[in-house]
Amino acid sequence: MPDAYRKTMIRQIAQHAHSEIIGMQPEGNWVTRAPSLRRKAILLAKVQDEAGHGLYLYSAAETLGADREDLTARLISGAQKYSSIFNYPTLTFADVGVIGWLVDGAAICNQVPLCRSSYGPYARAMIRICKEESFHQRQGYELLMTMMRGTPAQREMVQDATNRWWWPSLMMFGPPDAESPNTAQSMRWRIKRHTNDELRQRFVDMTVPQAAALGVTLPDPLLRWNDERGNYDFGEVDWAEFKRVVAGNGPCNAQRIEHRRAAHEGGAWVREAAAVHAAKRAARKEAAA
Ligand code: FAQ
Repeated sequence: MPDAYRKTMIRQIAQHAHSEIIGMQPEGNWVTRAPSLRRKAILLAKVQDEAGHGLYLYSAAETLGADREDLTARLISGAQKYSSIFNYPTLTFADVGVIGWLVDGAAICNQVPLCRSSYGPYARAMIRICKEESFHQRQGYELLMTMMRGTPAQREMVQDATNRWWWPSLMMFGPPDAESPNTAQSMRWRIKRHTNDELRQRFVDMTVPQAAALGVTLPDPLLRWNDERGNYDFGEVDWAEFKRVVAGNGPCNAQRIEHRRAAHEGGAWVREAAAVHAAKRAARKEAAA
């Protein structure tokens, strides 16, 4: 395996794993305040699925020689990235629905082609992740449909959450192709099967009819069907904001990393105990053999 391929693969898989783990925080914020037992059970299950996705992905990175402890240290020190989307706050329960609809929707759009990615352990992890994320997307949409059938205040919450999450969701696909340093090589290696702009367009085309069925307006006055192209035209993403958030200066970057650091330190005794237990079992097995 060429060293540059291995490096790129570790970078992408690690960023993806970190995104899943940090991505537990915005929704986790609502676990204790979910409006019913049913909604709480659904939300807990979704957040646990995200932990599972992180674990499959860290395992895939380990097959390339990466060290799990080292990856976590790089996340906490800021040496490795995670998706910009998880640096925005979740202000109301409608955000939980909109994250399912738009954020999981964008994640699926980006990740279904990765099921055919050239690195087998990553591609195979992605198959299961995509199945679970499709379920997450539907639970989000179902929650929003319920709220849209509710009171005017609930409908307003859905519209407000849509306004806040739409543009950050488009940023999830990465910088425009002309400014994406990794796309050309990753396409040649068949790590990526489509460019950032192609997938962003696919997501917009897929989401516009869903917004109409829901009865919300997407916050883009330039959004309209283009008959010639056979796609929706849409406005320019605020790339200055994207760069700010990726550089660590989004609304919640510091809080997310601090929370992850505290959880990692707080869990040190569990890791130590598990390692001692595993060593004891191995010694007992050896003595019995
Ligand atoms: N945020 O040259 P490109 C989820 C970085 S999982 C932060 O275009 P590439 C599930 C990029 O890494 C969401 N950084 O890079 C969930 C690169 O960094 P470098 C995560 C970004 O790799 C749902 C630099 O900018 N998904 O949502 C972002 O070819 C709900 C230049 O960019 C994945 O990771 C960004 N948005 O394409 C969980 C999918 N965009 O070189 C909880 C796998 C770009 O400085 C709740 N990854 N960067 O280290 C990919 O498909 C690709 O890595 C892209 C970026 C498309 C993200």
